[in-house]
Amino acid sequence: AVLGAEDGPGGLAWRALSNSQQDFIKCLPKAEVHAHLNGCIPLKCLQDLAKDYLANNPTTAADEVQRGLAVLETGVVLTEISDFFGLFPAIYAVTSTPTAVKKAAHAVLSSFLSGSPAQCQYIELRTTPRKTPHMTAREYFTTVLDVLETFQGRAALILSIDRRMSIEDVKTYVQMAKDFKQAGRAIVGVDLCGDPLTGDMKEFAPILSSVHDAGLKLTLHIAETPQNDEEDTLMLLSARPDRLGHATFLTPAAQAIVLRNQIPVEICLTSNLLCKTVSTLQDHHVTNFLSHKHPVVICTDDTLPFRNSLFEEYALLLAAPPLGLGLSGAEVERIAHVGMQATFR
Ligand code: 6MZ
Repeated sequence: AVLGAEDGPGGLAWRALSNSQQDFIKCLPKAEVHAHLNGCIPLKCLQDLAKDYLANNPTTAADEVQRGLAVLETGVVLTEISDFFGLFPAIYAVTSTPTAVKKAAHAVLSSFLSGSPAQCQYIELRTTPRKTPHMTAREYFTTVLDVLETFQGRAALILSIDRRMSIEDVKTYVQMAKDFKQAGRAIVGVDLCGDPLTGDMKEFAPILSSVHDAGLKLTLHIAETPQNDEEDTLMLLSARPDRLGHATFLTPAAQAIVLRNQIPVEICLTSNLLCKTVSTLQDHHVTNFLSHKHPVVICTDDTLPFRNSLFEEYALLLAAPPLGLGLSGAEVERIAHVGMQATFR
């Protein structure tokens, strides 16, 4: 599968559905709870931001931005998940001012919440605080919150901690999340994301766990690659997460904890297929969780590189095999309902 192709797995499944099946998915009340802001900027918005950037920065990093944009426009085949993180420097270059962040945040939230019917009724958008030459990390996060709060109760923010951060930064940003929560802003949780093969989770886990004291929830990207060993996974589970992202390669011991504690799992079908952590839809770990009647939430992850939508992710559940999993309408409706119950509101 080609990253950025119009005919991703979800697109093919969507087109295999009848009109009434498509209407059924469109009208189903849904929550999106695993979407990264800078991974979900609509392509048109990114192109506009790149134009502004190149007009103001004709020399600095212009080549890198142009190359990155070209990759995102035409699509690329990832060999492995670590290639994926190389897409972000170009995106970050063009979202480095408060004005650009405001535009990007508004476009992302509109892409999920506008339209009739909208892709979802409610979104928990996540983003990593980031300082640039033009703003502090706090300014970045405040800018996103200001935009998000104009969507009045239909959107909430999750602060992402990147596994590549220094421990000092992890402490600073976890405290920032607590401060915003205390101030009554629309933040509901903290996430751990970033290159799954970086960071020492022994050091991260206690700091992440402390968000509960401030009334925040915790979600963690966990066991996203086969290289994430059991020690890493069990350390993260010790932080008492309220949801998990991916959970693709749980060992039997880790899976037993997840099942026993009924920790909802955020499932990103297209993302896993295109990043090649799962080889076919039929092999996807969602089928294992469903067979245990374990709560899952269907999500998009990064709609910019993956060119997917929440409608298409649900089409992957409903369409007949091999394009989809061939679940019944009643089962798909139940999954959407469980997703609405698993939010951090
Ligand atoms: C882990 C991911 C990810 O935070 O700048 N991100 N982390 N696994 C994934 N699976 C494919 N997809 C995205 O959004 C971009 C950041 O989200 C994380 C990466 O750290 C990326 O830099 P924000 O808004």
